[in-house]
Amino acid sequence: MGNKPMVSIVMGGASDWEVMQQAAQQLKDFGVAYDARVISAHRSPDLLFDYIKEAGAQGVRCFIAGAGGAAHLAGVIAGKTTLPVLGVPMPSKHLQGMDSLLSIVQMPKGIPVATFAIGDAGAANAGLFAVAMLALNDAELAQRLQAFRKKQADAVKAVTLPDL
Ligand code: RP5
Repeated sequence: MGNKPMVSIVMGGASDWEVMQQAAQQLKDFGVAYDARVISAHRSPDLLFDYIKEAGAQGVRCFIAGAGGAAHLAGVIAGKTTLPVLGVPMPSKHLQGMDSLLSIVQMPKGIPVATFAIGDAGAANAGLFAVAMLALNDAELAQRLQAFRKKQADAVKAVTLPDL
């Protein structure tokens, strides 16, 4: 995106983008500039460390990290920055994302990672959570978030069940 990114979306592999684009889409819908890229914590650790430093210096307010399997990306990012880190567990082939979830959620005391649901819902909610954090200091964004919630509530109210 052209504007200065407020959120960094990092994922361990290109295969994660199918899920992680849900986070990007939410940010885009709310007009929040983001930077999204593939950086592996274990295949390219030096690149990751450089990126964390650079993103922090450029003023991003939080990281959204998606990874699968032995998913240490979010935890490693959290160890290198005091900015909030939102972790999204990727669905995985053999353990259906339970490996990713447990790897991300079970951070030892002292280095927190806010962990979201496995897959699409988790990625979208991480995007929405980032919007909510940014909205604390942005009244216009807060209004857009309220309108988004109202739309969902209205959709529920409008539901009618078929007669038996
Ligand atoms: C993790 O391993 C990635 O986050 C991805 O979810 C999974 C598979 O990655 P690739 O081997 O396809 O790059 O590092």
